[in-house]
Order: sequence, then structure tokens, then C-alpha cells
Amino acid sequence: MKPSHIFLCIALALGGISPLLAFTVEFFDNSVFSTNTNTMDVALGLTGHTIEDFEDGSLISGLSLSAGGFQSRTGGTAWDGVRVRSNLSGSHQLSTTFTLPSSTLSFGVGLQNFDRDYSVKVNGIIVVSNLRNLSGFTSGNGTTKNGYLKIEAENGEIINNVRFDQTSNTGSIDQVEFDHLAVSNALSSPVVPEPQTFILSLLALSFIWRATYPKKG
Ligand SMILES: [Ca+2]
Ligand SMILES: [Ca+2]
Repeated sequence: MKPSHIFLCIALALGGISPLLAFTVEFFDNSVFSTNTNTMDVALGLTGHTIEDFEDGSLISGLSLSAGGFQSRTGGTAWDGVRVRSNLSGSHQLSTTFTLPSSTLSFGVGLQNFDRDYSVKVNGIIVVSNLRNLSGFTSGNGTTKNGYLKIEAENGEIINNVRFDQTSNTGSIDQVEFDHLAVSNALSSPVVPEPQTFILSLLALSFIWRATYPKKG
């Protein structure tokens, strides 16, 4: 199982020594899921992360959600255990914001039951314009696992909050669910990129370098 890597250039410092990639978004398709959470964490590069499994009523220190009730799921249909967190707070909410522990550099969350268009913002900045366009994303209702989203902060950035906004509202608000949330104040162990992605990244860096430092004469 290899992740689909999407490198997002949020802050491009043209005057610096090198371009800044402030946040890196990775998306793992749902084949990364395993009922053995240790196996899954290795595949997701989450070793050493603090995990919120949403199995009880309390959240890990420093984590809060803008919306969310607990939803029971039978074994194997949650990302871990038998409960997930949903966007149900009295009624379904169009937006769900996770406020993260201070100094969070790495964030991950398992998604399920997303079947509309959603954007993702970090600290108010869009890092994914539409989740459903991510390579490997499986759109679907109920217990469908959409995939696992990871965001890493680079170059001195900190992930203060992550917000999911439903951007298509065709008459009703989607119920969406989150599970196996992971945070760390250290970056993940590097995941070896697919060769194709690595070449594309090199090409992108080469392009940025040439745009920043054009040949003279
Ligand atoms: Ca759970
Ligand atoms: Ca849904």
C-alpha cells in the first residue's frame, strides 16, 4: 500500500534560499485499513503519534471539536474500535473544526461516510479544495471508509486547527465521520514516495528554482 502524495505549496518564499512547502498533504486509500492498528500505524507513518480513538467520552489533552456526537459502528467498520466521531451536534453541521494540541506538526485522521464535496483548511488556509478529487479517495455513505488524510507542517509552521467544510449542499447536510485521529509534535517518519511522485516533485522543484533564479544572459 503506497500513499498518494500531494505536495501543496502554500507559502512560496521567492526571496529565500529555497522555496517553502508549508504544509504537505498525503492521502492513503482505504486499503491501508487494518483491524491491527499497529500494522496500520506503521503503514501510515504514525509510529510515535498520540492517537484519539473516540472510544470514550474524553479527548486527548489539547484536542477539541467544533461539532460532533459519537456514533457507534460495529467492529471493523470504524477505523479503530467500535465508535467514531460524527458531525452530528443536534443536527448535522456543514463544518467541523479540530483544534489541536499546541505545537502539532503532524496530523492524521481516518475519514468515512463522506459523500459530498469537502474542502480542508489548515489554520484557515485551503490545503485541499475538494477531498473527492484526491487520488485514492472513495466517496460513499454509511460505513464506507473514504481513506486516511495526513497533514504535515514544514518550515516552522504549526498546525493549530484543521477544518472540514461541506462545499456542495444539495438540499441536505452530509453526515461524516472521523476516527483514529493522530497528532504529534514531531514530523512523521518519512514515507518513501512512489518513484513517479518523486520525479514529479523534482520537476516541480526544478521549475520553481528556475523561476526564482533565472539564468542570466
Ligand atoms: Ca474508534
Ligand atoms: Ca455521508
